Amino acid sequence: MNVNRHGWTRRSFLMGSAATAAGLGIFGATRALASPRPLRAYAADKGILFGSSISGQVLKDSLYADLFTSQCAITVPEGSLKWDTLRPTPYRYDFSGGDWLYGMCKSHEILMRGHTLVWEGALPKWFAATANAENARTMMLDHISTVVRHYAGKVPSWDVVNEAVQIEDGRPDGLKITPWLRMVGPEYIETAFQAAHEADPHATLVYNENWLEPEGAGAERKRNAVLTMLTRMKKNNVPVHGLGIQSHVYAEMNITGGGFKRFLQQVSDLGLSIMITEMDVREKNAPGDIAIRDRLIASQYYKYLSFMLQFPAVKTVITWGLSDRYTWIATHNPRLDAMPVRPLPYDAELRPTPVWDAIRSAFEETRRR
Ligand code: 9MR
Repeated sequence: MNVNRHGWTRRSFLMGSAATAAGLGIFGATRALASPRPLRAYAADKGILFGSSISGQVLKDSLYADLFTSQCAITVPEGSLKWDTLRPTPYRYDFSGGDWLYGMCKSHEILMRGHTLVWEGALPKWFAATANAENARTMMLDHISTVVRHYAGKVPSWDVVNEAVQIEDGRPDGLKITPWLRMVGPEYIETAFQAAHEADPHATLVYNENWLEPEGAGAERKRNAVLTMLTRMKKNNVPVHGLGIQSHVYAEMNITGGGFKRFLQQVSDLGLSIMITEMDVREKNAPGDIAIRDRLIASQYYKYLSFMLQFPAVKTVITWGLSDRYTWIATHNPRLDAMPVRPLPYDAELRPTPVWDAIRSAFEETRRR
């Protein structure tokens, strides 16, 4: 099967047309298939960077690699820059995976962001037995300094701290009780940003968080805790430059509620940039029928992106994967009926889905940055 530089095949064109004839709704496959331009170009028209996450492993799939390099202007490694990959032992750093990805991205003029320097997830097996209240701060600082210096001038932005707020943990400041919090103290967040800035004064430093969109009291408390933290950091001249909104959302959610809108305005008013860092859309209750599901998922993409792109601070849109062939949702959050999940702009056969058109429409309709 031959794939042209936009990732479309003769076969997929025919199948896409058939799907449209069957009625895929406003985000049918026709426009994607008829378009000679990749999503990165529609985003660039408006001063926006579009891309998707990547791993070295999936790039071995050459058809996928063609699609990825044609569609994306920016990427972020899904695993290569996490502690469990970079730190095989307490004393050794292994940059081979990250360097390989960086080289590949550079040769295709794709920017590579960094994810993530401080997180409780993806810690290596040796961590729990090795880290303690005496050495954890030094270990964190050594990690940040070594990794950020290694990529200084190459990686333009870092998720310095990831998912640090969890209201359910019951602390008044809303911070999640993680090994970092327990061993370094709540100031670990500000310390991490300072260290990253020292290691690369030109990098854009981002606080990355999930589940900020929902309505209701719990989400409102989470937004308030994040906002209070970011406000304090700005006041104290801590070098934080952006908020990453992961955007792992469900098709059934109302993601355009007043609380979330107010929050985005308040974050913008702090002078921070806002990045959509890990977008995908799941559906919980939709029937298996693919046309129905695609319509739901695509219209949620359209709604979400149109809403987010009203804010000029949003200049980066990254999906967590590009094709349903490789998505964490398939393994971490599969459908109960075991039908394949369809959360991304290309399906498992690398055919554009209605999501592709939804993203393009949102880019076409937004103002230029
Ligand atoms: O998609 C990633 C999955 O492959 C990894 O096993 C997992 C643990 O490293 O992390 C997943 O990515 C997460 C990201 O790093 C932070 N936000 C939530 C993402 C999905 O779980």
